[in-house]
Formats: sequence, structure tokens, C-alpha cells
Amino acid sequence: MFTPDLISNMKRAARIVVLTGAGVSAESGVPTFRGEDGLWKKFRPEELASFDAFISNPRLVWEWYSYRRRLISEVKPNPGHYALARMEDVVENFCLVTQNVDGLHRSAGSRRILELHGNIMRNRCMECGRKDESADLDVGDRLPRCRCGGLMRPDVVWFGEMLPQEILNSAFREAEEAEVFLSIGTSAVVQPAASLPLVAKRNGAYVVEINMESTPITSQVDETILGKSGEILPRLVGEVWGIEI
Ligand code: BJW
Ligand code: ZN
Repeated sequence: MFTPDLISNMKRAARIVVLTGAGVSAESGVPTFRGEDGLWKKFRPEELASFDAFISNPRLVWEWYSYRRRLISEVKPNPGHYALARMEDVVENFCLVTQNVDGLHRSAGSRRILELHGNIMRNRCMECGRKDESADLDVGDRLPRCRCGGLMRPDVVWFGEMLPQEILNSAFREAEEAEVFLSIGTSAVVQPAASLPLVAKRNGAYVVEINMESTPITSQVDETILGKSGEILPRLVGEVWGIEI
């Protein structure tokens, strides 16, 4: 099912960079944002994942995040996450750039992870910036407050907000240096993450997309493999490196 070009490029690559999106966690039971069975059906992400939404109705936004935290705390990585973790074991320089905030790559054993959009399990104070890694799953009757009195928010990146600068710089550097770049389970519409595969391509990487459907970058990548990442990735690491998931 894989082209000889893909297999040979992956075998000889010393630098592989992977960009993941919500589709990679779909088979774990985490709904996606967009796409066929995109989720959070009642709300579009633009309506809740923004500073303005939070300021105008912090309780509603907090309830959405609490609901998602509870859901994420109950799910497990799927074979796609595990295949990427094993890929890191065998590739000389491997970097996983993720837009996902669910932490499932780390649970699966990935180590070099650049979380572009933060982590949903962490809180951050809107006044002093203090981060709280042991935040409650539930929002409770009163909105979470910092010890300085400031309102806490989920430590994620909303629309209109800057991505963490150092992490973003590292991601672009990795994309520039990649020999093979895999864009997996992302609709490739949210910037600046969506430009990473194109930056890699411009700098000579062999760029492969794995998705259930085509995306705005499909016509610009070297190959698109249509299907579920939880099925394709284990087969791919099996064929390239003989790894069994
Ligand atoms: C499967 C599968 C299976 C399903 N196997 N596949 C340049 C041009 C135009 C606009 C902009 C621009 N630069 C900046 C912007 C504005 C904006 C933006 O990009 N808007 C576009 C929507 C038009 N970007 C920003 O605001 C960013 N900030 C920024 O750039 O700051 C500088 C700046 C500020 C102001 C002005 C200009 C510049 C911040 C973006 C933050 C995104 N945040 C969210 C929420 C995070 C917190 C949370 O989780 O609540 O991040 S939104 C949401 O989308 C989330 C995701 O990480 C992100 C991407 O979604 P993803 O992962 O691609 O998921 P889906 O659902 O879209 O797609 C799933 C895919 O999987 C589908 O394709 C399925 O087919 C597939 N799939 N099952 C394989 N089993
Ligand atoms: Zn504070």
C-alpha cells in the first residue's frame, strides 16, 4: 500500500518531523474540531476557543473545557500514537510537533514533543501568568482563581493569540531541516501550524499527508495517504523498520 519512494525516503532519513492534529486522537475517542464527524458539534471552535468568548462568558468556556478534560482523562492513546513513539526510537533525529492539547502523545511514550497549542490539563493565571499543572478536572461552582486572586484560564492557545514563541521557532527550524515530513490528521487550515508542511516542502523535504480526506495542502505535498492514522501508522512503521505495534 506504500509507494517505494515513501519507503526508501523514510528508511534513509536521519531527520523526520511529524505534525499531528485532532484526527490522530479521533480513534481514541477524542472528537475532532472540523471534518466529517467533527465534533464539538454544538459549537464551532472559533466561538469558544477565543479570548473574547472567555471574557464574555467565562463559565460557558470553562464548562466546555471541563467537559473535554473529563473526556480526555478517560481515553487512551491509540496505535497511531504508539507507532509515532516507536518511530522516535529508531530515527536519528525525530521531532513531533502537535497541535493537540490532549497529552496523548506523551502518554504513548513520545519524548521530543513541541506542543504548539498548549495543554488542556494545565491552567494559567490571567494576571500573573503562573501555571498550575495540577488543575482540577471540574470547574466547580466558583471559577478557578490563582493565589494572587487572578482568574485562571486553560493554558491553551486561542484564536488571535500568539503561539508560545520558542516552541514555534523550534517547530519552524525543525520543518526547515526535515528530510521527511509527515502531516497527520490535521485539516491544515489553522495557521501558523498549517504552513509547517509547506515550509518543509520548500526546503526539500519529502512531505506526506495522512488523513481521511483531502485538505488545502493535498495538491502541494508529495503524497497523500487516505485513511485512518491508527491503521496506517502501525503498517508504515512495520514496513519501514519491521516494528510491530
Ligand atoms: C483523521 C482521522 C483519523 C479525522 N485519521 N485523519 C494567516 C491566514 C489566515 C488566518 C490566520 C493567519 N495567521 C493567523 C490566522 C488566524 C488564525 C487562523 O489560522 N485562522 C484560520 C482558521 C483561518 N490563527 C490564529 O489565531 C493563531 N494565532 C496566531 O496566528 O497568532 C498570531 C496572529 C494573531 C492575530 C492575527 C494574526 C496573527 C492561533 C490558533 C490557535 C488554534 N487554537 C485551537 C484551540 C486550542 C485549544 C483547544 O483545544 O480548545 O487549536 S482551534 C483548533 O484548531 C485547535 C486545533 O489544534 C486546531 C487545528 O485543528 P486540527 O488539529 O487540524 O483538527 P481539525 O478538526 O480541524 O481536523 C481534523 C482532521 O483529521 C480532518 O482533516 C479529518 O479529516 C482528519 N481525521 N479522523 C486521520 N482517524
Ligand atoms: Zn496569579
